[in-house]
Order: sequence, then structure tokens, then C-alpha cells
Amino acid sequence: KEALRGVATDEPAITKAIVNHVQTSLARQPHNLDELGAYQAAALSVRDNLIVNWNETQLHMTRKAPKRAYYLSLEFLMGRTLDNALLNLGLKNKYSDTINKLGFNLEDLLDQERDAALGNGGLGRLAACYLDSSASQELPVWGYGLRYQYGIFQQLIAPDGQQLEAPDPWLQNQNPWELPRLDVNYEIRFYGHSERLEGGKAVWSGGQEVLAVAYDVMIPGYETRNTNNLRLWESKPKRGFDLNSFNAGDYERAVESSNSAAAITSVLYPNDHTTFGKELRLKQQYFWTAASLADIMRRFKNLDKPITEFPDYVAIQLNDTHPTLAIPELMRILVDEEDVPWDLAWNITTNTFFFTNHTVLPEALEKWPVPLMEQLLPRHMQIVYDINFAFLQAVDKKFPGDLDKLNRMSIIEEGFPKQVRMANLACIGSRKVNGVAELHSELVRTTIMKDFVELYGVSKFANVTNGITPRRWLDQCNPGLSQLITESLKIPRNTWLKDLYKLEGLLEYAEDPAFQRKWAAVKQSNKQRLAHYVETTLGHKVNTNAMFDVQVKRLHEYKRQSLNILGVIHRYLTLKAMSAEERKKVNPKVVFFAGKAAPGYYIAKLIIRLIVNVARVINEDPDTKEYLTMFFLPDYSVSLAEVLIPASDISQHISTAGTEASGTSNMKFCLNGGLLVGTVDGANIEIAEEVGENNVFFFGHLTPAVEGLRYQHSYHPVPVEQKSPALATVLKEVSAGRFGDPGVYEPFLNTVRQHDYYLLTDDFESYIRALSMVDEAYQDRTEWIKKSIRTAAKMGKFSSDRAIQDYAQEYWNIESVKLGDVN
Ligand code: 26Q
Repeated sequence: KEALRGVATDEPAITKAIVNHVQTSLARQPHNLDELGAYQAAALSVRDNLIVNWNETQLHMTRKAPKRAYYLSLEFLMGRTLDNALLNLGLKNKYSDTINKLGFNLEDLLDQERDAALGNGGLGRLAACYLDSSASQELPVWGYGLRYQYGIFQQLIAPDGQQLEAPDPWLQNQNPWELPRLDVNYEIRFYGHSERLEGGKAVWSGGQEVLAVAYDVMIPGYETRNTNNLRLWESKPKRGFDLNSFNAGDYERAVESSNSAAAITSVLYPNDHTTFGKELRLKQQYFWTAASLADIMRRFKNLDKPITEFPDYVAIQLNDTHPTLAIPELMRILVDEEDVPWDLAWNITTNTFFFTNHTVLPEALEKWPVPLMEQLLPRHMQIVYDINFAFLQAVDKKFPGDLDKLNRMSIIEEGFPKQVRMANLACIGSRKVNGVAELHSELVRTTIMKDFVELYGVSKFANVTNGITPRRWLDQCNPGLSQLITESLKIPRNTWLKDLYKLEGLLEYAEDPAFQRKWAAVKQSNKQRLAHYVETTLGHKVNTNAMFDVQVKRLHEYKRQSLNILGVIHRYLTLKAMSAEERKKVNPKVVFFAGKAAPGYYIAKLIIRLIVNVARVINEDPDTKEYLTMFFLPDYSVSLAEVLIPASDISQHISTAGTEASGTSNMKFCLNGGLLVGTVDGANIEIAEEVGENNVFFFGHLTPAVEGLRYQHSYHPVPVEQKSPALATVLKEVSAGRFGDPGVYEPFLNTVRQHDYYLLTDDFESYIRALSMVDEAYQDRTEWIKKSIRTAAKMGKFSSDRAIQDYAQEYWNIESVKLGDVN
């Protein structure tokens, strides 16, 4: 039956499919094939499999016509696909055997694949986890994003320790995981002018038109044939040549329009949290939301339902404010193109959209200059003004005469230039607003959205704590642990991978010495795998008997990699001051850092440089190198995370309280049995609630104290020497050039000495104490292993399946639609 469906699932069929692809698709000879070719052929055979499932799913969904949800995200940080696809299809073992017989090793072939790195960090990886969970739970959810020619830049470290950026041409080898759909395309307009007509309508004409072309990426569910779709748009010139200019002999002008159209989807913006005002970024946002909405509207119209039923068939989740233009765009389509009266259109719109906020940092709230919007999107600017007018009237009616409130809530921020506040627009245009962890959602309600809570009532503002897919973040990245769990729980692997709360069954083995030994052995072999990676990439030997301490995430002042590196220096100085005898009692530790800095983020780049140069000094110091070494692993990525995370004994999540919305790698480390050192922030808090405070290492001031401390820094500053003599010594040593070039790090050191906005001086002492407690706890290895087991056992809540169920039920109102079984 499988063969009739055109799917290769047994060894002979798989062999045939692979060899066939070598000879036809790749036009190569099977007997002198390299690993890249073998990977490509294997991938193409898996792709065939996915296409069949994908086709059946799309047909089935079209026939059943359930309500669908659309996840609009400018970032999908997918990583590699082949391993994940094989696991989800349940074909990994068969492929492994087949590929062995063909003279290759599956693991080596998997390493040939380039990451699809169409994202910066947490927000983009979250979108990827949510796609996996949607497909795995057979939910009709589509993703919409952009097909960037270049993903997040490749990070190189120069000899002096500085970050360098190189482009990421991930599409260089053909990408087997996408289906170009040249027939699915829409014309997207920019600039021009908008003329108002009777009854609120307008005509938008002129300007520039570009073409959006669809590329579909297949998203297989785990152990289901349901295969969802991620539709990525590519920009193309509407006409390749402007024939008028061409005939006039102006070749350059003629190709210009084609250049600027292609530029729209050429590169992912590498800034998380900042850089507003760049015209090309705004163009990306409109291009993508307009294409996606046109596609959604076309699909809805095929149903032949009255337009008032649009929200009964469509829910749209806005991943941060980046797709907020979808709100005025839907209004434009309804009012200008579908002749829907304004009020009805507004009703439809506000019942369609849902908005997820990922930050409360004021400097990270997206704003766009009105003059830029007016020029690029004249009709949308009119619509925004109309929305704002009606909205402010409603505010004034409820809170008469409160001008400050009107100013704060207005979509338009006064100033030179005026700016459009995207979060206000997203909130006003959405059915519900959510944050991504309990604390964060509470901060959304009490800070940036306070006025809106007073206006709309609190029920519009809720929480969905983030989650991670246990398929990639345990089963795929840590096969040893996955196998041990399955053996011990005595239930099939697919049972606990679909219901992660089942991991609680591990608790009864926490005291079992035989189980503890196996648990520790898995961790040990993961540490060896990481050590091997470090040796082959950096040429350094790593002591796998040491504690592995990991901090991997985007470089950001609020994430405080600075605190970690200053802590490492403190540890180094302490070791140096010890006698050789004393040192022998110290537990050896290896500290790993990885993460990219936005190319224009000066202080973040300086922190990388400091980390690299401190590593150089301490790794070469014969007095201490047995006890402390440190590595900055260049070019952090999803696939590097898959090696790093399973190898950690502890990981650090040490943002200033109230700044990290959630964090998701904290969940990944804990799921893999790593313990957590962290501040009382984001999802750390909920992790501690699950695993118990005695199984995490918390430190630092709490969120309510932050404001007061900052005030103190500004008006009653206390010198570092008084607050933390230990920190003062560390800063002095860096200043004096102990880690190279005195002076280089001054701009960073001054952020600590002067305003210390992220409260390093306030948290340093308790940070050092927390790390001492870690050392102490690690001495009793059996107790440590128990903590590790108990931590992993309590991670059920953090499956992205739970998060997606929450969105499906409480927000989107959609239900699972399962494909009929083959048999
Ligand atoms: C916006 C406008 C212009 C240019 C860039 C941007 C931009 C791009 C990316 C702004 C923000 C981002 C990414 C934000 C992000 O990754 N936030 C993280 O989201 C995670 C998932 O919810 C959380 O776990 C993290 O706490 C949060 O920092």
C-alpha cells in the first residue's frame, strides 16, 4: 500500500529511490559519489516521501475546509531538516542501514546539510518549534515568512578576537526541502498615491509593483502523515526589464527595477531588538504581510462564504509587531477591494488577529517614522489615521479629558518625526494579546500595556508560556538519553514524545543507582561528543571530567554574558591566588560561550572580544589550566546547539530581572538534564516551580527592585569598590591590560562603572555565591545526578505541544484534522 502511494519505506525501495536520484536528479555515477552527493540523493528520496504526505494533507484540508490558523513570522530558524524528517517519518533506522550498505554513514551525511538559519534567535526558533508541534498534533496551521537569499550571517573570529561577519549563502546547493510554486504569485505595490473616494474607500495607484512568488516548505508531523506547509515569499521584478529605458539605451536604468525588487528578500536583518527606520526592512514587512493576506483571502474566497464569516475560517497570529501591517492591509482589502463598510471591516479584522509580544524593553518596541510610512504605504497611513481617530474617540469617551492617556495610547507618537507605534496598533487591531512567560505577561499588563488593560479589561491580555519541541530537543539531539528514557519508562518512545508529562515517570528511578549510572554515562558521552567538536574546530583538547558550564544565546547587554565573563575572571584570579595544594581541591570547570552580536552593536562585540582574549590567557596559564578553561565557539547555530545542549552540566540564564521575556534554551538544557543557574526572570521562574527551587541555582535582585536600583545609580551612585570589592579587582585587572591591550575594553568597563543599567554591580556578589553553591553541589556527584534526573523529569510543561494546544483552544479556536489511515 505504501508503494502504491509512491512512498519508499522498506530497504529495497529506499535503495532504489536513492540510486535513482543519484543517476537522474543529480546526473552522477553511483560509484564515485562523495558525501555531499549521497546526502543530496538521500534527501531527495525523503523529499519524495514528504511530498506525497504533503499533497494528501493539502487536498484533505481543502476538502474538509476547517478553520485554519496562520503563523506570521519574519523568522523561522529551522536548522537542518533531514534528521528531523527521518525521525518524524519513523524511517531513521531503515535509512541508516540502507546508507551503510551503500557505503556511507548516515551521521556523516546529516552533517553535509546546511542549516536553514532564517532567524536571529529565540523568536525565530520558537516559530520553528511551533510548526513542528502543529503538524505533530494534526492542526491546520500554516506558517508564512520570507525566503531570504542570505540567512543570519556567518560569524568568524579575527585573530584579535573581534567578530567578523560573512554572508550565509545557504541556497548555494539546491534546497531539497522547498517546492517552488512559480504559479502562486501576487503583485505587491509600494509608493504611489492614494485617493479617497466616497464612503471611506480609496484608490491606491502608481508607484512600484513587485512580484511575490511562493516557495513551500514541507513540515512533517511526528508519527503522522499530516504534513503542514510553511510558505515563504520571494520577491521578483514584475517585469524583468523596463523596455522603454532599454530601448533608449539606458541599460543600467533598465535593470535597476529588477535589482531593487530582488533586494527585498535578499537578506535577513541581523538585529534583534533594534534598528527601526530602515526603509528596506519596512518593505520586507509589507511585502510579506501583503502577499500572505492576499493568499489567505484567495483561499477563503474559494470557500464561497459570506465575508462576515472570515474570522470563522481564519485566525492569524502575529509573531511580535513585525507583521502588524497585516492589520491595515486587511482593512484595505476589505474596504477598498471587497466593498465592506468600515465598521464591519473593523469587526472582521479585530476578530481575526492575535498578537504575541516578546519584549518589554522600551528601546525594543517597534516604531516607524510617519514620513517613511506615508511615502512607502500612503493608503495604509490613511487607514492607520482612521483607526487611530476612532480609537482615541473611544478612549476619550471612557476617560474624558485625560490628555496624557490619549498621548500614551495613540498609535502616533508626537515628535520630530512623528512615529507609528506598532505595538499599539497590534494591540488595538487584535482579539487577544499574549506574553511568553507568566512574569513577562504580567509585565506586559502592568507596564507597556497598562492603559490598554484599563480600556479593554484584563481578559484581552493573557499568557502562553513558550515551549520547545521534544522531538528535536531531546530525541534528535540526544539519542542516548531518549533511548534510556524509553527503556526505563517502559512505554513506547512515541508515547512520551507526544505527551511530555510522561517524563515524570523517571522520578521513581532517581534513587536507583543503576539508573543513575546510565544517566551519568549518557551525559559523559555527550560531553565527549562536544569535546570532539571543540578539538576538530578549535584544535583544543577539552577535559571531559570537568564540569561543563554553558552560556549560549545572542550577545546582549541585558542577557549579561558580561556577568559571566567577569565571573570567570574572578574565578581565575582566585585560582591564581591559591597554593598548588589548595587548587587540587577545586573542581575543574570548562566554560563555553557562543552567540552572535548584531553587526552594529559595539558593546556586544566588545564583550565577545573580551571573552576570546580572556580565554587565550587562561587556557595557556600552566598554574590554572587544569582547573579552568574557557572557549568561545564561533558561529552559534541550531546544529551547534544540538551538540552543546546535551553536554551541559549547568547552563546560565542570567538576564537582569524583568528583561528576558521567556528564554527557551533554558528549557532545552533542563530537558537534557543540565541544571540551571539563573536570575528570577522569564521562564526560569516557571522551570523552578516545576523542578523545585532546590534543583536550580537562583541569584540576584528581583524585578520589583530593579527600578529603584537604577534610580540609585543615577542619583546616588556608589563606587564599585564599595559594592563589590571582588568586582572592582576584576575590572581593574581588565583595565590594566592583563587580557591584552589596556584601553580596548574601557567603553564596556565604563558601562559597568558608570550607569550600570543592567545591574552587574548589584548582582555580582550573589552571582559568585550561586556559582560556589554549584561547585559545592557538584562535589556530591550522586546528589547532582539525582537533581539532573528530577529536572528532566519535570519538563513536561515546556513541550511546545502544550503551548500550541493553548493557542489552538484559547485563541484560534481550531481543531485537529487527521488524515485517514492508509490501511
Ligand atoms: C525588529 C525591527 C527591526 C529590525 C529587527 C527587529 C527584531 C528582530 C528580531 C526585533 C526582535 C527580534 C527578536 C526577538 C527575540 O528573539 N525575542 C526573544 O523571543 C523569545 C521567544 O519568545 C523569548 O524566549 C526571548 O526571551 C526573547 O528575547
